[in-house]
Amino acid sequence: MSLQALEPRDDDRRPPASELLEIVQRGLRAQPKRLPSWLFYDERGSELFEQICEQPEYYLTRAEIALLEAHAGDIARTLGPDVRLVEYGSGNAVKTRQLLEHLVSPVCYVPVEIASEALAASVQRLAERFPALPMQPLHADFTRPLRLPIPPRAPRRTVIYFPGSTIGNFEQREAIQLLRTMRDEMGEAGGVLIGVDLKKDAARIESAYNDGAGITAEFTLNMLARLNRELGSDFHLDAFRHRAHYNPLAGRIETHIISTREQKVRVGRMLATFAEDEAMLVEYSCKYSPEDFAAMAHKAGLEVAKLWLDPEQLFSVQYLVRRAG
Ligand code: AVI
Repeated sequence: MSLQALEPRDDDRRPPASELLEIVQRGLRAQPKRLPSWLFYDERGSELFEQICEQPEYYLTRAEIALLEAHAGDIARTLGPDVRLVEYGSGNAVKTRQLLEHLVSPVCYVPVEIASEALAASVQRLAERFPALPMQPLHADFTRPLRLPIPPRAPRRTVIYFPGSTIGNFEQREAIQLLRTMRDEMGEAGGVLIGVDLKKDAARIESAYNDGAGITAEFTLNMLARLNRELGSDFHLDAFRHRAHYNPLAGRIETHIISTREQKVRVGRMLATFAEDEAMLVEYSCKYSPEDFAAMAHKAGLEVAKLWLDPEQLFSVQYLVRRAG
């Protein structure tokens, strides 16, 4: 395959500095303060996230890989031959490889990713393993409507692959909206193959977001380092700390950045004031029971055609299709 074929198509976005400044200032003005979790993923943040996935406490990645080891054959049979596989996020190459190894005559692989370096790296890795598979990387924000590249031949169905339980980082309303966008994108005969972390013992979930080596804490605070670099703000990283707490009623990890003292931070022309112990929300990681998730899919016009669990029953992969009627 020529390198040119691997060049990502650019579908714009990655907010310009002025837009980023506005988003951050708006979040700092909100009561309580709140910043969006996609701000985690600069180059360093993406590296730290990969390290999180290897921490003994972070069971999600290992469970999803174990699930694919056990069920990839059955998943591939369910999807059928001649699939166009569209992955939201360029993700973890191991999972995609496990799936592609089992698919029968896939038409093409379309990773959709906003971080261009991550997109290029994952495509390069997969192209080495699957030299005959057409790759059509798309540099875009998958939460917005996409312009998918024209496939090299007619697929029998388009399957949107969304592993990792990234759907958990969206609040209910946004998650339903995203599932609806997927439904539009996949067409009549298509489907959504999605990784969903399950509700379980609160201590087990909480420890996944509070690893002993402190990698998750570093990942969280890296958001402030990113803002200092890209916006020239003056967050003192040693005056903030990471806190991740499981809220059992809402069924989600709530990650906050806590100000350890009273302080002022300059962000552009704005001077943001933090009280001692003030918490700024930076991420939700929602956990679902199979029933919760089926109800949410239903609201998006989808239904669960099949559900697989890992051997320890910690994590699920679900295949969603258009809801009849
Ligand atoms: C990407 N996403 C599914 C991760 C999660 O588990 O919510 C992000 C993460 N945040 C802290 N640790 C991992």
